[in-house]
Amino acid sequence: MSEMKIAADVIAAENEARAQALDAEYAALGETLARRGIEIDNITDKVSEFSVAVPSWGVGTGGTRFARFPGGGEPRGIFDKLDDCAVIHQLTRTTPTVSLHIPWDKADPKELKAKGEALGLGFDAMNSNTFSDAVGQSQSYKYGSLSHTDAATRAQAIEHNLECIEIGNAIGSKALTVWIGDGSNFPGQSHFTRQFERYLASMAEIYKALPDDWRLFSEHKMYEPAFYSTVVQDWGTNYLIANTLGPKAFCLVDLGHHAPNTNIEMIVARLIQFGKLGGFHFNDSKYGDDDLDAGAIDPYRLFLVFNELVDAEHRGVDGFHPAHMIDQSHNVTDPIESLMASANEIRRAYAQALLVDRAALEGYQDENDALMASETLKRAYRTDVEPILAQARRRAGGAIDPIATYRASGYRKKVTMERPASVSGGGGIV
Ligand SMILES: [Mn+2]
Repeated sequence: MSEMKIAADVIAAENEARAQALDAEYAALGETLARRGIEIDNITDKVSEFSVAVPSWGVGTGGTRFARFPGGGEPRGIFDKLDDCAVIHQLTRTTPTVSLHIPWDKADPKELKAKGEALGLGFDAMNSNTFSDAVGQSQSYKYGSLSHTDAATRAQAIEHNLECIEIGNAIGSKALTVWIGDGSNFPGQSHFTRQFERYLASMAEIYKALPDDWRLFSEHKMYEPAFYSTVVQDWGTNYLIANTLGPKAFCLVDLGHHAPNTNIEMIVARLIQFGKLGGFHFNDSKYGDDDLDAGAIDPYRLFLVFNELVDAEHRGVDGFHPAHMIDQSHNVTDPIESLMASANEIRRAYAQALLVDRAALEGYQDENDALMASETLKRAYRTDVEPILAQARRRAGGAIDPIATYRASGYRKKVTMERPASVSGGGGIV
């Protein structure tokens, strides 16, 4: 039995108050879906099996380049962060794993593993950091890391990634995500081809050190912190990387790392078709890499991404098992609440996508009936699947209403007393 951060009687009392209404709503939705030939419990079971990893860096208040406004009870280090992650999973039953960022979360791997086990949490992909200088490192990443013109700087960045694999291996992680800040701010500053050659050579060194059952995820981003060019700017470059490195290398899609209006779901489809979709960093955005809560701005886009994932699942695409991770920055909300709401939104998009009548859609596509094809997607999207999500949480021992239950538990107040306010902290925008 894992350590419970929220008292079981709080969850029980909160659920008790909502159980009758939920049962009625679940039964009504069950009837609606039955008329469409869908058995509601099949959907609920699938939703229950769907999980998404929480980013360790997401439980602290984020910031912008202007300021950071920390809330009460900010986690003081990785062990506090894991406690907060455990709350998210306890109430949502959706986030059994945490994705760590090194060196921010560096600690004795044995202690990390023991803490995870005590809380009932596992570890998802490891994240390296060569976009900022760690205290005491000999070479600076000001002008790049894995693609730096200086061999000693590249060697240091490679070594850091190997250390991330080593820590990850000790705590049960099976993947490394590499996102670099390398790029240029001025035309002419960097030679595009030589810079990319250096990056590929560095990544090949990291790839060689991967254990057999690990995957390497490269994450593209079109701009920021470099504003003229980035080395891994888009999915095309990302595909070239994964293809060049080998069968254990895959592309990671962060929803916020594209130009506005980019058809992300189509990128997802292409990467699936060519066996290179590694996973996601879920978040939402309005203008740039805003790192807003998943589904906060454009929930239909999130649904369309999941429509491609469910389609691949439906077609039984060989070796299809993308990693699902959240990557957000919470500036004005309680991070625990945002992450619970986001995990819920991600599951919602999955549940809605499961409701798409795929046979009908295929027929409309073959007949070139654009309107009915669109309506088929909309019909699934318009379905309020909240009773399914709530029932899945409740059946797994979680909360029917995670945010209300969290507020009733007084957890934030408790950790605010226990954790003295700190004056600094990372912005956490990656
Ligand atoms: Mn990301």
